[in-house]
Order: sequence, then structure tokens, then C-alpha cells
Amino acid sequence: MKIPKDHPRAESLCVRELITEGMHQNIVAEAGLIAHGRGEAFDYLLGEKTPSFAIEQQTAAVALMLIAENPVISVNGNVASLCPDKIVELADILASKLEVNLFYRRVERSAIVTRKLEESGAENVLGNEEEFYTSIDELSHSRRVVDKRGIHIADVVLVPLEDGDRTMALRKIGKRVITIDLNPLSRTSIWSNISIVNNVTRAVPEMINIASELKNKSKDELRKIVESFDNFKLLKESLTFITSRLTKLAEGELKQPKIE
Ligand code: PTJ
Repeated sequence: MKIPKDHPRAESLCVRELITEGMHQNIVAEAGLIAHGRGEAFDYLLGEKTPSFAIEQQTAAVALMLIAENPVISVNGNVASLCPDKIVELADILASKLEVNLFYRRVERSAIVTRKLEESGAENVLGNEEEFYTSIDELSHSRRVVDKRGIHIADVVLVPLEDGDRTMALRKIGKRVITIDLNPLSRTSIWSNISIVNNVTRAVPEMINIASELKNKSKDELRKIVESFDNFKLLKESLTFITSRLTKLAEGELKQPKIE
């Protein structure tokens, strides 16, 4: 569908188009549409802008990726549809591997998601070659299949837009996990080492900018950023932010716009 540029929600509708188009191309799972709708609702509560606490979360996440020995970015259907170029660029600047890991895993879907990343410039996407498959025993569903060269040996895994089970499983096997999830109350956010409460479409490009600044810092400086980061303090801040925003709206800022 062609979105009229002057539509007041044009940006959001264009993103919806990306997701639905992604589903028709077999990149996005059907449930990915539901996940997207849930994300949209939380983004409304945030005001559809990056709050300052998210910049702090993103900075700690980038610092942790930069000091990691074996960083991996795990990609699912939604991320491959929403920001394929940017996720490839982020992996590049962070010297991170990219691995396709799907909740609703089907071999052909995994290959289509991989192709999408390759069309966006990725060179070595992991997660598709059977000879390198291994599994995370802590997980019962198909997401247990990981690549021996990627998530299996990673010390830090960035899982944008994730389900909570796998975050828990990755933590249990000793990985440090960074997530991007608009829902600060999700199991994903609660189980991560660093939870970024922001929209992937804003967080990923912002993380690229942060990475180009932090790349010149020493490992010691980066370690200090990570060590001083308190995940639960920031998660609570995200709740305070939403609550006070809603309170201000409820106490008067919410008004009907003038008809011109
Ligand atoms: O492609 P697959 O097969 O791996 O499946 C991917 C989905 C997303 C369908 C699967 O992982 C899933 O079912 O996830 P959940 O449990 O629905 O969780 C998705 C989370 O992402 C929810 O907490 C949403 O609020 C959040 N979310 C949705 N869209 C965005 C988002 N967070 C950040 N940015 C978004 N654009």
C-alpha cells in the first residue's frame, strides 16, 4: 500500500508496511506481526522518541560489545525486515558476527532471512550450515539450534526483539546478554545484563553513532562504562519515565488538537 506522505502517522504506517511485506516474503513469522503491534503500543507510552535512559543503556551495550572477545548479534525475522542495512552496519562497526536464529524456525525461512542480510551487505552470516549446528540444552524449542562458530562460543550476545526464554537460557550457559525490547516488564528485559528499552529502528542507528565515538576509547575506559552500569536502576527509570509521562498527560497535557 502506498502511504500518503501527509498522513499524521505516515512513519509508523511505513514501518508496518515493512513488517507486513516481510511476512509476505517469508522473512517475518506470522506471530512477528503480533510482536510488532505489542512493540508499537509500548512505543506510544514512550512517546515514540528515544528517552535519555535508553542512550545510557545503548552506550553500555556498545561498550560491552566492544570489549567482548566474541560478540554475536542474533537476528530474527522482524529485525531483518525492520533494519537490515543498519544491523549489518552495526555488526561491522562492532566487529561482531551475525547469526540468524529464529523462534519459528524453518530451514527455508532461515535461508531467506540470511539472503536479506546478504543483500544488505553482510558477508558471513552464521546459522545456516548444518555441519556447524549445535544446541543449547537449556532450551526446548527450535531456537536451541545455534552455530558452533557463533552464539555457541560467544561471550556477549545482542538479541534485539527477543523472547524471554532464550535470554534466560543464554544467561544460564554463562553468556552476557544485551536485548532491545520496548517492553521494560518483559522476561527478556528482566533477564538481560543490559536491557535497551527502545525501538530497534531507533536504537540500532543510534548504537552505530555511539560505536563510532567509543571505538577510540581504551578497553579500560569501556570496562568502566560497563561496570558502572546498573541494569535494574535503568529499567526502573524507564517505568518512572512512562508513569510520569502518562501522569502529565492525564493531569492536563492531553488535549484535542485544533481543527484548522
Ligand atoms: O522471526 P522469529 O521466528 O524468530 O520470531 C520473532 C518473534 C518476534 C515473533 C518472536 O521472537 C516472539 O514471539 O517474540 P515475543 O515473545 O512476541 O517478544 C517480542 C518483544 O519485542 C515484545 O516484548 C515486544 O514489545 C518487543 N518489540 C516488538 N517490536 C519491537 C520490539 N522491541 C523493540 N523494537 C521493536 N520494533
